[in-house]
Amino acid sequence: KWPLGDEKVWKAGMRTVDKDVSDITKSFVNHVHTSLARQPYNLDGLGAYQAAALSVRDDLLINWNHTQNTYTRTAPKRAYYLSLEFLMGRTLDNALLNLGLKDKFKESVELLGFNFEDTLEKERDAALGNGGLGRLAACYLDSCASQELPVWGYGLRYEYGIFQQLISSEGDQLEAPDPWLANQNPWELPRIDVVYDVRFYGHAERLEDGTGRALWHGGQEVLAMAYDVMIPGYGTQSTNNLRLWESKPKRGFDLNSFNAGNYEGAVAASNSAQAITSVLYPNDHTSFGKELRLKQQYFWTAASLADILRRFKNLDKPMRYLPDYVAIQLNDTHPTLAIPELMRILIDEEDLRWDDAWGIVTNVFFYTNHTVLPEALEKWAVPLMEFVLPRHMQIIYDINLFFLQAVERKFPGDRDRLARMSLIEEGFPKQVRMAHLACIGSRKVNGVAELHSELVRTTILKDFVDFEGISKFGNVTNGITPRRWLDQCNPELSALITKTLKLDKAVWLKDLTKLEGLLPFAENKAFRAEWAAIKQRNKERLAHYVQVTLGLIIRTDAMFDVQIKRIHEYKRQTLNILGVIHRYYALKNMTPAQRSKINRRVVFFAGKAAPAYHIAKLTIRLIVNVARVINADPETKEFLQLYFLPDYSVSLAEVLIPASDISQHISTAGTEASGTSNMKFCLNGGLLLGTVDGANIEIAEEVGEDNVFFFGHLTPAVEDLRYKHLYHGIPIDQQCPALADVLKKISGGAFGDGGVYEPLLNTIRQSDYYLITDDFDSYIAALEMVDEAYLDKEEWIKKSIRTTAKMGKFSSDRAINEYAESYWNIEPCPVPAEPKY
Ligand code: Z57
Repeated sequence: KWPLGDEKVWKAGMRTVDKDVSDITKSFVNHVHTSLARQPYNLDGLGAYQAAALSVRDDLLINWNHTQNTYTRTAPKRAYYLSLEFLMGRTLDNALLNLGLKDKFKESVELLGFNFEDTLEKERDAALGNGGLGRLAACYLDSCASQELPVWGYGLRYEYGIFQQLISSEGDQLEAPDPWLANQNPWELPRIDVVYDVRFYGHAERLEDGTGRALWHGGQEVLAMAYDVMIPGYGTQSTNNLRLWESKPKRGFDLNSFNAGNYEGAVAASNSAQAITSVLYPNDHTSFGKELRLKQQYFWTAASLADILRRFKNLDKPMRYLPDYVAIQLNDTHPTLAIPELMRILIDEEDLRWDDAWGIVTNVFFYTNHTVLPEALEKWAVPLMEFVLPRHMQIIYDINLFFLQAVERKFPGDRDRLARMSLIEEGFPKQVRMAHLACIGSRKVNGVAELHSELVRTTILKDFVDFEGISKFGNVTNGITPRRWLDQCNPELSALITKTLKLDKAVWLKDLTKLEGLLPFAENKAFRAEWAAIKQRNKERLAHYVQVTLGLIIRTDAMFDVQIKRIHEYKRQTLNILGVIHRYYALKNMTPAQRSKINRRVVFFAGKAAPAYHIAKLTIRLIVNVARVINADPETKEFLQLYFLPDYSVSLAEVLIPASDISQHISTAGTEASGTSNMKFCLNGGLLLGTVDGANIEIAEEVGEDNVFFFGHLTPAVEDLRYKHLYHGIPIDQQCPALADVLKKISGGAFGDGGVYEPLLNTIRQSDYYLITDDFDSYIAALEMVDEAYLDKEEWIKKSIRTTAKMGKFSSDRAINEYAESYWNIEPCPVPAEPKY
């Protein structure tokens, strides 16, 4: 039944999605005059971007509304992706692609006197993430909407995203804030009516009435307010939602203390509420144990669960049906507090008995592990948890008691096992092991590539496999969205593929295995020439970008060799820069005649270091200073150039990746869970130089080992090698003379004051945990093989084509379908062409 007024009047007033260039220009001009209150004669590029974005936003909202209405009406089982990070990058170009309006928008923006590409570039990245984990979440949202799956994301609306990276004249990383909302954000919709209270601190009193319930009261209460971000699917009306929470004081500020004259106190309380969502923590792969971070995690999980449960309750079903309507994916252990929080709600507020509540919880949650590095496994100090979340700490102790009793029944008397598996690690202070809690509280657990999932089963969660059975522990190899990571970032290659496959681009972009149709064209000389010409133009596009932004002139008649990712010892940017230095001296020792036969190389690095990670920052400093020396050396600069591009971002990746001939993914075997940029490079016809690690292995399985360059020790050898470094250390000059020479050059001052690099060099000379010494020689040999292969141009292009052709598996559509079918048990919920009410 129509609720308000005359149905015909409502329907006549309904706006539809823009279709023609004239609709678009009309909408654009309207936004210039009304939303922006500006005149055509002084509209600048930023204004043009804003007007375009506001027009597209209107289109997205129509589809968004329609989609949400469909979900409400048909009440399918839904999945929720809880992630503390969503590294979205820019939205306008992606929204236009997914809406199918890109060409018409381009035409209309240009009719109005603006260059389309320049307009897109005015947008700031939404950088609410650190790296791979956050970008994976963004790719997955794109795939969910494109597959018409009823999936929402839940995260935090940080006021400041990942810091901006500046490089000082000495080569040090400096951090500046990222005020990404300063120009207003057209892609979000504030929901002033979607608000929840969230409590911290206070007291939890168990009720002695035999129900197991407790009362939690007192402490601090803050407000969570929702902002909705529209997530359009490619080639479908389905437009999903990413709901981000902002923290606010419950009442402007505390009027009582304000009236009593305590102005500072009143304002401080309000600031402390706002502080919760003010900034993204910039640490990747380290658990910091800070109170504010714990508050972020609880604030976000509590608000998200309250919202999910409110939606479920609208269905009027008993709580025990929750797992039939709701699946919640935990992206790493960051949202693990959702497990005790749901227990708290079910027991304290919904009056369920413990066993019934635990039965529901363990059928709702799913946990993805993204790393086996010990320093990244989250642990929270028990005293901190007791202080901030007293009721949750009680519940965690209760979960642990029942759990360990069950372990004891299965393995009687095995006290070591109980200590290993406990949710609480003994020590000063005791700590809660979040991965253990996430594991026992979930229906299923998965890793992100075959090797990694096997390591999860055999190392960090081995005891849990013994106890719960292997079938709970699976693998979903990561994926990337081919919309952003091929069609948008490499439009020329996309057009060539469409022309060659003789398929509508919407077909192969949604079934990426269709790329296999390119294989026969590797033998076609004319096709190879087109393929190579596109790579060349992408190199020129990158060189142009570097010239405009950094004022540097890069030669494009060289191999482009790229390593772009967070700076971390396990990713071994050190190995790469030591290899560059080795090459530099090899070149210097050659005669001009020898040099002229050498493969020219331009080496690019980009990536941020966590602000407190000194070794990583020193690695940046070394790269920058080596670049300064090499690029200025007249003897060698024709053959070797080196650049550290500051402030790596999604948008910068979109320019770098299509320009790469070879990219480096050279983590110590067993340390990189998957990697996802490896997939992006290969999809764009860049070859891979890497270790036998993470998804590199599966890429090689697909494209064939003769199309990748592998080197280094394998995972099973790593433990023994580390042991040897610790207890039978051989001096580097004996184990690896070539490396010893390079280290001597650095400490001797060839790249500025040698002394500053000592802490970095000592990590290699001392325990060498990441096995630089062990892998150096085979790394140098692999680089030589790359050079040799590149000199055979035609053969190289064939490899490049074959690589792209075999990347179908790595579409995030495939990954998301695995989650939907084998984990969440959800189905597509298509949106009908005409809205229904
Ligand atoms: C992060 O970006 C990843 C793992 C973590 O534990 C944290 Br914290 C942040 C990355 C892995 O290092 C990559 O190998 C993986 O591809 C990515 O997560 C997505 O799964």
